[in-house]
Amino acid sequence: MGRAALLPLLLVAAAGRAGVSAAGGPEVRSLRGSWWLANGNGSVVLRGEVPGCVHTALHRRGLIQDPYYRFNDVTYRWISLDNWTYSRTFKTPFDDRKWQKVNLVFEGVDTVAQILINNITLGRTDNMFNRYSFDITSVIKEVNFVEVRFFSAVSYAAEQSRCHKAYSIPPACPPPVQKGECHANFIRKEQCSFSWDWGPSFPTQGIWKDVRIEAYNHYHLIYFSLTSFFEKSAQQWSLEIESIFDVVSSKPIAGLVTVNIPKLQTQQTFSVKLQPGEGSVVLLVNINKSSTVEAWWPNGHGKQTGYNMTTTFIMEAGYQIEKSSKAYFRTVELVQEPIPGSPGLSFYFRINGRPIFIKGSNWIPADSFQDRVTYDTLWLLLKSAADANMNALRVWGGGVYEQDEFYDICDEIGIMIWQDFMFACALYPTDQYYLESVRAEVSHQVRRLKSHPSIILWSGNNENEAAIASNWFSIPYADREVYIKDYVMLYVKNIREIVLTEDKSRPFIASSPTNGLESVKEGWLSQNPYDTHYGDTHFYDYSNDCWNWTVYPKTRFASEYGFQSWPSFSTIEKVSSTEDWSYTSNFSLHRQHHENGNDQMLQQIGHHFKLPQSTDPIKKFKDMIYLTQVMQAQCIKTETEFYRFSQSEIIRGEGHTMGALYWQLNDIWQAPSWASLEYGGKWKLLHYFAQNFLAPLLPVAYEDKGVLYIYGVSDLHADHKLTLRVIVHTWSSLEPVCTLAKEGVTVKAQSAVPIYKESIDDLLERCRNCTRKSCVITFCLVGEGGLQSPTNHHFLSSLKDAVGLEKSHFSVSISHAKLLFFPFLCVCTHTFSDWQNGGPVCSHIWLPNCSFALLS
Ligand code: BMA
Repeated sequence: MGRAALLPLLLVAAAGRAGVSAAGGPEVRSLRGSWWLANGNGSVVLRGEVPGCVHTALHRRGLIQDPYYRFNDVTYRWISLDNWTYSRTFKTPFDDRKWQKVNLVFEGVDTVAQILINNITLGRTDNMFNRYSFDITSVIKEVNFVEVRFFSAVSYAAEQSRCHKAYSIPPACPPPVQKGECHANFIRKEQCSFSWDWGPSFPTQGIWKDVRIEAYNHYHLIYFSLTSFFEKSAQQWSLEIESIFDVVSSKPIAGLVTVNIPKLQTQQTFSVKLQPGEGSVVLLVNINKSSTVEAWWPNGHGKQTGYNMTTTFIMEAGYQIEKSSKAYFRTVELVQEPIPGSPGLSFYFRINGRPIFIKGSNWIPADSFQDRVTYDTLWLLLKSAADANMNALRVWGGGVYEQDEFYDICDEIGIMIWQDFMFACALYPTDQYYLESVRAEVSHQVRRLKSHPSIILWSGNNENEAAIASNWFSIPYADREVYIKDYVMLYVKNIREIVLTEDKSRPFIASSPTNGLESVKEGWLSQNPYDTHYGDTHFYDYSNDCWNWTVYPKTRFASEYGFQSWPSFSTIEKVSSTEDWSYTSNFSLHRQHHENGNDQMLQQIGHHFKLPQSTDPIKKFKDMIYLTQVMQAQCIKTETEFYRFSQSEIIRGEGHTMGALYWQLNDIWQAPSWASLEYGGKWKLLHYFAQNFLAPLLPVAYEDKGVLYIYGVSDLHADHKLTLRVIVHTWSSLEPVCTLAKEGVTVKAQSAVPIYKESIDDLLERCRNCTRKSCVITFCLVGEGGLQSPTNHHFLSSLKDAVGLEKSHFSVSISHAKLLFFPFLCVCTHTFSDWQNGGPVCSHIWLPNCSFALLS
């Protein structure tokens, strides 16, 4: 029989997920469904769904248009400035006298509200990331009236900022181009709901998660979590099982807990004693050593095996709880150690003892209205990430801690998650009340999420170390200390401390970007958090030519970098009208939330492409949209390939790059942004490119001082002897001008090695009749047993200078299977000359390999 640790816990807010129970167990009455909704003066009254928010309720009742249509984000500003009340009556479905404790539980309230039942105030909420549980044992009746009186988040944030008199906490307001609300940092609410440089301002009000009544006797399971550990010396896997209970009896309750994992021939029974009040039981289960444990692996590195497990609580008083769950086994280490020949430290992840190159993107909220984000939305977006050969995403700190289903899907398909805490691009208050709210939030979220093997890292915030270090907010030098103190107080003394207590199974960093251990050494704030010799970096450069790889930082880990593009016309069309369809229309300016964003795209396109010339304004707009996508795809391809080929080398002390997460995977609405997936899930050209440039086996070319280098990049676990095919084409012919097959090329497991070198002059000479302008190079790696890389390309001149391009006359049709996912696909004809001249015949979507059909 094992031993159980029993830890009393101090919790600010009760939190948790209900257990599964047999007869005599808790009674649950859901309060989801239709509620009444009224604005401040009662002039607008309607029915609204819970979970949901005011905006979606108004829209569903036809009282407002689609909030995403044209300029409606500004038109409907009044909705967030009003104070709305949700209310409903409900019958208690049980005899309330039979229960020792009855709670009203909100999994999420957005955000500032007074909660009443039968006209008695139960309490207040002010943090949308907390779970709130109110004891209603003494006030519940047979028929009840529950009210949630919201106060405008915008007004609340302004008021909190006004009350913070000692010193200001910047930024006060977002830049005007974002058309957003002020003081988002004063409210624990999705930060980007006050607007962002890719998103609208919709500071919603509503009950955004589950709400229910829970009644129980004796004890109640609030949280249940599993984390796995591997003891190297003993070669032993173990599982830590944590159960958090609310015990209502006045005396301790003894009992037995049996954990059973049949497939691993593991069964263990523990005797436990639950103390009155809230407390946790921690059990350590050693997995039977004679069973082979299959670990959970990221996408591309193995299977995502999980084991069915049951945990049965048989307690002396009351009922039995039987909890079914999936147990996953994986370890994660963030390795920061000296690298020979390089100052600084490494920064890479070891999963199950194996170094893994992290490749993927950054995740933002999939909608301004979270109630519209369904399982299908999440599946479509996350599956698209996995289909593009990504193995990781960073859940960025300006959004929300995602719903359980998000992480379930990531567990299932092997997408590793770098999880930020929800603080971004701002400084934050640290008064006692605020800190207590954050502490409850962090405990709740870590307990809710820590069972997921997909989560490999907790990170304190987005860019707030950099914001202080680079003085984004022009803080006078003399005042700096105050802000540094606040920074350490929030992310280190509070958030980090809680995370380390709650979860010992994964690493924590205080910020992204950070210099990691070097930042710690410098008092948690590095002088330059963008140092390429330490930690991760964020890098954006919109003015230099993105085809020039020398502008990119040879960093240890690229956690953000990107370029904007416009979503396809079919996506824009849904939220605009004819007069909006030009690149310089008011609409096009309105949707662009990044200062000079539209011009920056034009400038970047101008480096290599001819701008659209069509006299038909709509055709010109479509061509323009298309070119922004071509530009973005080619830019991010170049930058990502640079990071991938920098993984095994140190050049002038820099390199050993072990991660590339481009900004950003998905969109919150239909607007220009850095995303590769449009709002609605449609793939931009970049996403098709990503599928290739993130392929597990990839040849990558770059030029240095007139010499062409090709590297073999591999995420595969074994070395391979391959053939490198280099083919030179003229733009004017389908026939290759010359081909070269280099056999016996060794591409080493999980590395990037040089496999080919030739001066461009020699190459052009070898392939007679070629000039930089008339020819293009393609190359691929081929091995035995069907092993093959995608075909990659290297341009020898800008496409605007290319000579010999002709309009092609091929067409592609799409099968029904694909139509299921991409309902807007159309038959598309497309040529390289379209690139040059600003647009294909059909610009709806880029088809995989469409462009290279001409070449292969
Ligand atoms: C980074 C992100 C986001 C932003 C993006 C593009 O700084 O963390 O805040 O949207 O750049 O500007």
